[in-house]
Amino acid sequence: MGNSRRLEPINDLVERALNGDRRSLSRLISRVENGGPDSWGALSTIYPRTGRARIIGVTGAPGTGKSTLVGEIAKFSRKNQPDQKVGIVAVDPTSPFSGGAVLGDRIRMRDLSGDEGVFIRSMATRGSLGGLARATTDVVKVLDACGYDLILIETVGAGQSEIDIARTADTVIVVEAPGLGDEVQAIKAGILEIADVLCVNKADRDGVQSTINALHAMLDLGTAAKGTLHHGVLMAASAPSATSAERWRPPIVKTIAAEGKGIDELMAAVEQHQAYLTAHPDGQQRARLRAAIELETVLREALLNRLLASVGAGRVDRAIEQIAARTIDPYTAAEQLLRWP
Ligand SMILES: Nc1nc2c(ncn2[C@@H]2O[C@H](COP(=O)(O)OP(=O)(O)OP(=O)(O)O)[C@@H](O)[C@H]2O)c(=O)[nH]1
Ligand SMILES: [Mg+2]
Repeated sequence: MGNSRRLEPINDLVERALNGDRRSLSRLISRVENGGPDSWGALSTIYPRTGRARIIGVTGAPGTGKSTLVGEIAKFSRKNQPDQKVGIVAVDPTSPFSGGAVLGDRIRMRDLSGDEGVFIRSMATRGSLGGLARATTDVVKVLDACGYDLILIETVGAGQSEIDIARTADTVIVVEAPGLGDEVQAIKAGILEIADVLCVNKADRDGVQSTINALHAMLDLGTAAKGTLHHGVLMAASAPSATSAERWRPPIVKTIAAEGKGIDELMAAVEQHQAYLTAHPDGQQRARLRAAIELETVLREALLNRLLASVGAGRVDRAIEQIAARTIDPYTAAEQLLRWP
């Protein structure tokens, strides 16, 4: 412990966070974000209190209006269900900041910042052992346990880890905006497959209808692959459980987030999707997939930590040097590390 400031016992933080203390919640989240055995104890303690929140992922190409939309969804929920608390987790791998300061400035969430029923957290890759996806799901669990009823996760739809983060949600909204060129950005980014609801934001702009048409065309072509995309090792990719007639087809909803328009239709589509999940085997399938991803993530982190502890950081560093110098290949190096001592 080179740190001069002594860390509070994590159990104290858990207790106070569960009692509604926001400062403790904030600190607990930082500890959980950093990962490791210290946070596992805490997560294990709070786990029985999780599973109550509705979790919505909001993803899409940069600049499509995700943050604006998330802010509007939060406002909408606070207005219509004032007894429901809202947690917002913005994942921004490119941001060197975290803790919510930037987010509050950058997006139109000022209306929310004085609301005690809203908790906003911005996450960055910095310092999260085991990756952003692991850190994000753990932070979501903390919010869930602490009584946040609706949790919104914003990720930029680019890259596998963002996709993995989005798919831990109950419902994934993929945001599209017209006027970013002819192409539908979500197709380019490969995130259309994970959409439960498609949102065409910036509907005040030209080209809305052609974007909608393009999305419909894509849905006609492509939904058969849905549900088969898990890249993990613990659970083999599963065949879609529903026949095509009863399979969920993502509805397409127009919004003008900047003016708070269309949010009610968007949320109605989210409700429909959640009703579908409750009523169809797809919902259970999804829960199992999520459980597999969770277990796999924790195991990866645990095994890697255990290995590091047994072989020592020095040996790992040397292996890295040798691979970089091409005096050994990564496969042989891994074999040797795994066989140590
Ligand atoms: N015309 C128009 N502009 C919008 C709308 N919604 C958001 N914007 C604007 O689009 C810009 C980007 O909005 P953000 O909400 O930051 O978009 P984002 O997808 O979160 O962006 P990144 O997180 O950087 O990927 C801002 O200037 C918004 O004010 C809309 O419905 N219509
Ligand atoms: Mg944003």
